[in-house]
Amino acid sequence: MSRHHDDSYVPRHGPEAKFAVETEATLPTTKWEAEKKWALEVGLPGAPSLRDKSIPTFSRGELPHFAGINTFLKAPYLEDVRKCGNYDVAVMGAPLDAGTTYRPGTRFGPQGIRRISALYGSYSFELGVDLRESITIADIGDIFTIPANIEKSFDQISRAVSHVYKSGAFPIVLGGDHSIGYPTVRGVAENLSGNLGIIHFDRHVDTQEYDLDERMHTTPWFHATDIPNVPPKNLVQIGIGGWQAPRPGVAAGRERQTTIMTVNDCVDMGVEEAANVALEVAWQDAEAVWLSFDVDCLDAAFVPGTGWPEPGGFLPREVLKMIQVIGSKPLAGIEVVECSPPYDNADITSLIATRVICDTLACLVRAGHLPKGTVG
Ligand SMILES: [Mn+2]
Repeated sequence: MSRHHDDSYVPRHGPEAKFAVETEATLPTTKWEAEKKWALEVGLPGAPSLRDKSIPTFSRGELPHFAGINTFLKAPYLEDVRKCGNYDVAVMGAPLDAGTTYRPGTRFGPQGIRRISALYGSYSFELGVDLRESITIADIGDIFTIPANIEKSFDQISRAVSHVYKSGAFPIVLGGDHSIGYPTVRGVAENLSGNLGIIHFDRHVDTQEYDLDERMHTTPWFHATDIPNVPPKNLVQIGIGGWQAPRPGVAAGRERQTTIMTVNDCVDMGVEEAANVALEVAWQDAEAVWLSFDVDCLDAAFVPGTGWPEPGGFLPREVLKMIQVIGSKPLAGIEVVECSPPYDNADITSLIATRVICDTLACLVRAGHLPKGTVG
């Protein structure tokens, strides 16, 4: 039997590709044109032999990707943090690995993430968003942490996050080990009259009270959920499992009734459905929701540069799909933690850390939550 089919029988695009290809035509290039003009002005016009007259002598802005100073996505570095409220998004590093109980090195996380973020353009094909055209981003540098004193570092981190949150800029925190989850949440919560929910991606529960006699990267949610307006019923933990879940933490989670979803739980119900459940739990009677993303929720194969690699985790595409659902609702801010460049291979851990941040921003833009107040 001969098989005849016309074009409509074999579509050129699936639904996602169709959306992506069509949406690109609707995105403006206004900011890109302005950036090129600015680059020529401050970087001087390029050599006469160059065909492309938009190329300056000195690299300014995005291009070429291997050149320039490594702020996050080559966003402008804002020295005067008092002005961070002039931007939609403020990126800050929390270079702290004093809470690490195995592999250190996350103090270099912000540097590693910033360095590889130079590889990223501002446009996501399948999300149909060009960040440069939609929002303004400032890199406000790093929080001054105190290497030998985790409690003083916590105080510094809370103060920094609170300052940015209060300014109206959307805070992005580049960790740092996961101990920073407690002070970041504390910094946001003090600005709220209502409750703060937490969506927590991790292989580890991080809910014990102390580890090795101190508050460490295994303890942030015990202390965060002690804050009166951060109730444990709004803490949802996604991807937990394996051989690195300390029993005291599991017991604390059971007593406090946190919501725990294993990798299999999520995959079996479908990752989109899992993300919807997470949204429901985190948002129940809450005023705002914080996203805490530990890169080790991914399978160890994808994140060699992390403090406690654990096999059996998510695939990157599963996590990114969940981010798309979670980013359909507003967020108070996001932290990406446990990225340890000294243990990384070919920057792949820093790459996924960058990707999670960029996808989150794009989804918030797409849903109208960024810039703030676009949609109610
Ligand atoms: Mn972890």
